[in-house]
Parts: sequence; C-alpha cells; structure tokens
Amino acid sequence: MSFKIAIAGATGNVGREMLDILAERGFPVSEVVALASSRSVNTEVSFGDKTLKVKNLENYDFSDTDICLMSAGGTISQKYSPKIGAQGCVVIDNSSAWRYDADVPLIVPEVNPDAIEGFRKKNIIANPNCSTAQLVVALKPLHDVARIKRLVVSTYQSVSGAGKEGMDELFNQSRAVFVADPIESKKFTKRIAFNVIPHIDVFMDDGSTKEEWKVVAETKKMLDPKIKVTCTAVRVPVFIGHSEAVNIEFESEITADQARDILREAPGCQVIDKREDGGYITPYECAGEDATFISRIREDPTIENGLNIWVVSDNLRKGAALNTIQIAELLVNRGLVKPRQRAA
Ligand code: A2P
Ligand code: 11C
Repeated sequence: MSFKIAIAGATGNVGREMLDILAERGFPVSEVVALASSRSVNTEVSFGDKTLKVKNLENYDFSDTDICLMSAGGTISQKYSPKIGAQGCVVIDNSSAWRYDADVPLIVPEVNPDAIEGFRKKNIIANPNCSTAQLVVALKPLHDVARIKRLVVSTYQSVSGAGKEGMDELFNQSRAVFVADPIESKKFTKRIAFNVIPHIDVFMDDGSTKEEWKVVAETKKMLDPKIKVTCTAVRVPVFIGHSEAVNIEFESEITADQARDILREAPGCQVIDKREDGGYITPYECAGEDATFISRIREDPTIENGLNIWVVSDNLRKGAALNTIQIAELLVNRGLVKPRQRAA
C-alpha cells in the first residue's frame, strides 16, 4: 500500500527536512508533490535521489492526494487546510493555526498517540511547536511514574525556528561583525549575532510571549491539563537545535538515578549524562539527529520531589518535520488512512 503525499511549504526549512525524512525513513509513497507559493513555481527541490519541480499551492487539486504535510505558516494553513481536508485529504499541519482547536488532535506519537483517533472532524492533525515537542517527549515517561505538579521551563532556541530568513540573519550579522559592516536586523527585534533575545513571537496581555504561552497550552493539551507550567523563551545565536533547562516538581519522590534509568528506556529519548567535562549534549551535536537528548539530570534540594534536567533536540526534526512524518506513519500503521482512487 502506498500513498500520494503533498508537501506544502516544500521550499522552506521544515519542508525540505520533511522531504529528506520521508525519503530516509522509506515512507510508502506512490508520488510526492512539492508545493509552495507562486514565487517558487518550477524551482527544484530534492526528494531522495529525485528532483521535484515545485507547483503552486494556490491552484493545486487535492482530490486524489492522501496526506498533505503543511509547513507554510499559520495564515496559509488557516486559508488552505480546511479546503484540503474537505477534499478528503488529511492535513498534518506544522503551524500554530489549529493546535488549540478542540476538534483537532495535537500529537506527539511517543506521548499521546491515541488522541489521533479524533482527526476526522476536520481532517486536520496538528504538530506541536518545536519547543513543546522535545519537552513532552522527555517529560511523559517521568510523569507516568511520579506525576508532575509544576514545571519551570527556560528555553534557548536556535534561529532556524524563525525560518530560513532567521538563519540568514545570524549568518549575515556574524559576518558583518568580523568585517566591521553595519548590522541589519529584519527578522529579529534586536541584533542576534553574539547576543541573546528574551522575546520569541508576539507579546500577550499578561507580559508573556506567544512562544511561552504555546509551551504552557500545548503541554497541558498533550500531557496533562493539571500540570502548572511557566516558561521563559529566549532566542540564542545557534543555527539548529533548541535547548531547555527544565525544573520539575513531582507529586511523589523520584531520584535522579531513577529518572536517568526511566529516560534511558523511554521512546525517542537518549540520555547523555556523565558528570564530567563534556559529558552532556549541546545543540551543535544534536543537529541532524532524531532523538530528544537529556543531560544534567539532578535533584533540586530547594523543593520537595524536585529534579532539574537539560533537554536538547533538533528543532527542524523532532520539533517539526520528523514529528509530522511520525504522525503520518501513525495514521498509516493504524489503518486510519487508505490510498484513494486515482485516475489511471
Ligand atoms: P516560498 O519559498 O515560495 O515563499 P520558512 O518557514 O523556512 O520561511 O518557509 C516557508 C514556506 O512556506 C516556504 O516553502 C514558502 O514558499 C511557503 N509559503 C509562504 N507563503 C506561501 C503562500 N502564499 N503559498 C504557498 N506557500 C507559501
Ligand atoms: C521558534 N518555536 O523557534 C518557534 C518556531 O508555532 O510552530 C515554530 C513556531 C510554531 O521561533
């Protein structure tokens, strides 16, 4: 059984990664269609050893496409996903447009796979924000054992989370510093080269940012609405890989050794935690990897049943493209999607 897959946003950071991961994992495809804006029509993207010519999303007919992997931003998703879903094609959307809709499942396959069954109301499934995806992969196995009461999350997020323009801005500003050219900031609100910026996405009424709000809302939706979550999200001058320092308060006692053993066996997790120089993961090392890496697991003596952990993952893979394709695999493995009739 093989499926016709469309990638909307195929020329972007995440879209290109989706094409690579589909090919790498041998997803059963009969055809892959690359879609983007009218600006990109007839440009080429790679899929395994093939080259695909990009088509225009605006006038594409989805009536014989089985699954659309969408990574073209929230506004585009709001406009196109309902129409694509109404044509009988299941949309797996990487933007924030549908995540908080009660009729749209928000899925990380290692965490809440059974929630996928609710996708039929809109034919849309949401992929979480990158900082939440890696967080819940690391927390779910610990929550199952000792129940999490409260989380304090501090993020260190790479510029690729802001798309290819974000990566270009870090590159160009870093170069400008060395050759003493003027520094231009377009994508970020302040200079990002050799700096950190405590602001990702728009400000909310309570003084938090939308990125921080997303971590709270999505963790509650996927893991447990009873968990109290607070977050500070910071952009750092790293190209790929989001890092998070997480302080966890549990209902019951759990030691650092127990947590380490649990996480070593947990799906999607890899523990790198030697208490010595270099015995931990950094974002530079996680780029191109699928795992969520956990280091610096230690008890927090200032609260009852407290642990601190350091969580790092490739935001373009587990945080976006890989998780999207794992959702598609879940649909296929559970028999929730079947190849549609296609004209001969
Ligand atoms: P295009 O390259 O044609 O602009 P990133 O998040 O890395 O910036 O990528 C965004 C992706 O969304 C790109 O593939 C981009 O295509 C696509 N996109 C942006 N605007 C539209 C649009 N109006 N219609 C279809 N795709 C779009
Ligand atoms: C960032 N986390 O690093 C954002 C990117 O809601 O999917 C992903 C935004 C989202 O800027």
